[in-house]
Amino acid sequence: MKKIAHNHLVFFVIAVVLFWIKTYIAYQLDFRLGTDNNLQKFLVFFNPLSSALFFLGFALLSKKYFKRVLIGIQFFLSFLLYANIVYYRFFNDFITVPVLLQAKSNAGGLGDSAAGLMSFSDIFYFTDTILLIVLACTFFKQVKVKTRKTYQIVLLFSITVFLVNYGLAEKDRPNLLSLSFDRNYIVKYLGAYNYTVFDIFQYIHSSSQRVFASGSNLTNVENYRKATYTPPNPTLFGKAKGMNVIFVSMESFQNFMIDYKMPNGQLVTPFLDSLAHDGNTFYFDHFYHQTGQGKTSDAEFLMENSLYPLNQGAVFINKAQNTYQATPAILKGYGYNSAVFHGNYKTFWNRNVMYKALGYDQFFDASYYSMTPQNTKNFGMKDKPFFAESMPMLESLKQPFYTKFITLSNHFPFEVDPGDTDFPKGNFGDWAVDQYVQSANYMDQALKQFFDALKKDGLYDKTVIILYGDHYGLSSNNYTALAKALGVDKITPVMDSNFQQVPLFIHVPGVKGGVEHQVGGEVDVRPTLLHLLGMDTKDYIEFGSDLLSPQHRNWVAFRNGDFVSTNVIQSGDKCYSVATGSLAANQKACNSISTQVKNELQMSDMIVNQDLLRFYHPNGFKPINPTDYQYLGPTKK
Ligand code: GP9
Ligand code: MN
Repeated sequence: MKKIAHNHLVFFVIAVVLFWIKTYIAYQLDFRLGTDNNLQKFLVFFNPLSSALFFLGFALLSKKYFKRVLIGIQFFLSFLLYANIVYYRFFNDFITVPVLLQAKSNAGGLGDSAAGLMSFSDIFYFTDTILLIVLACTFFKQVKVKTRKTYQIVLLFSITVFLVNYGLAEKDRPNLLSLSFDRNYIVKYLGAYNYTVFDIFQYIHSSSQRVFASGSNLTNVENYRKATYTPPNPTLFGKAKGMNVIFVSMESFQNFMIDYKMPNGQLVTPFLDSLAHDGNTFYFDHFYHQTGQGKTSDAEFLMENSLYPLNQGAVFINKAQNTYQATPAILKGYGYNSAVFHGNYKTFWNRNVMYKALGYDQFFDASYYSMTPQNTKNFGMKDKPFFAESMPMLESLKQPFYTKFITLSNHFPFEVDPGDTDFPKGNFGDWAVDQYVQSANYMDQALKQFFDALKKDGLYDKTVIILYGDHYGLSSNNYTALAKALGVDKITPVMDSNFQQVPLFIHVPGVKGGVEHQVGGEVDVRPTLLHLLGMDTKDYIEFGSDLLSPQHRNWVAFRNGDFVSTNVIQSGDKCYSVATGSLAANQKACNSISTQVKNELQMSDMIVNQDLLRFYHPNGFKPINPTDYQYLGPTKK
């Protein structure tokens, strides 16, 4: 017994085993890694081992402070795991280096909501640390490391374990690391800690790419662009020539809300429902968000550049110094004046820097609004006072204008103050779903009020209005309640893809609209709009395809490499048939679109990571110099 109490290897093995089991339990309880064969199940069990040995092994280098260093490393890794758990509960994703860096600039996106995602029982994730401390002070009080030999053996052993793990992972999923679109896979195959190491390498690699890039890297992209360009619809081209443009970003607003009725028959969003069916508005009911970790800002990036956001972090934060050829900059050449309205402070998502690169003339941020306790909630202005206070500023703009309004009220945790809407909360057995219907209704009322104001001041008749849901609000965490709300037994993988649908409305004065069923995404909006305004996009480098063109392409790429098309849906490793809603009989049916999707995402990443648009000069486009712009805030009276 005494021998054991003196043996550092026993203490080390206890630490490794506890940590290993804890991580495995976390995988089961908090992450949805989706295993579908025995090898994957085995790897999920096996993968924490190599990192447990490797990282905890460092403690064996310290003879005197072995126990302290071991517990320190163990605590640090537990903390990392727990941070990922909390992040995953909301984002269904793992933390990346850029997310950590952006947390500093107040844009991690979790902020105050984080507390709501933690619970007392989470103490479980630190019980092994506590147990180790107790053991270190009692039974193993005398433990010391005498020689560094154990370290060398453990290191060798951890490398061997890792190589076995990696070999088996590659067997099941070839090119796991080189095709790293989906972080879930890396955690599933290699583990949460090895994932972090990989993520750090990936970040360093992407940051260094700009330096070595040259214009010749664009040749492939230009050829691809020429081959895939979607020509405009001749009957609609230029129908909105010279008109103003208003975009409205509808926070976390998903398409299933359109025409959704509460159990008592009440519509949640009667105003938007009426737009969908008025015959004068295009309503796209198979339109998808394509955002990544940059959430609202990724949607903005897609809409105005027709490029994809990054796989890791937000373009707005990491690539704001790049050259862009965004819509506000293009329209400047046609005499347009541009502005953004948003009831949050300008540094959030680094907007004040990025908007300069996009060519925005003005940015009406929180400093322009009366941010009283009554007017604000969560991130900033509530939608009703936001639109009301924006009207005089909008009316003061020189026309034609190109503007964007970013709403906030329907943001997680979807709280509405008493008295702001008479619409009751739902009763679906999940507070987020229950509150979501209420805050969606509040936003709908605010939008109606905005439209009424535009009609009253005459802007409505000379303005193209585009409304879009920026990304999902409810996710697989809420699927039990959502299934109940939708009256189905469970949410299938195909329904899960459908939950990535967000509504898109385009209203063009004098043009008949209607419900449009073609599959499309946020990347497609820019060519659609520019063609309506009578500007051909063929000279620009972009990946979208005009939604109103008869030649519109039939698929939409998600940031993780999955896609939806008119016939088949790729979700994870599986190919589904749209017609049957279940697995496609021929699993290869997704291959050809899948190759195009990956190719396109890779090209877009190359443009953004290498800042390639600095080498590209579209005909008639005047480059933007960000230092020409300043957003100084309202002039003091
Ligand atoms: C905050 C708003 C909401 O300014 O963009 O951010 P989100 O968390 O949805 O990206
Ligand atoms: Mn958002």
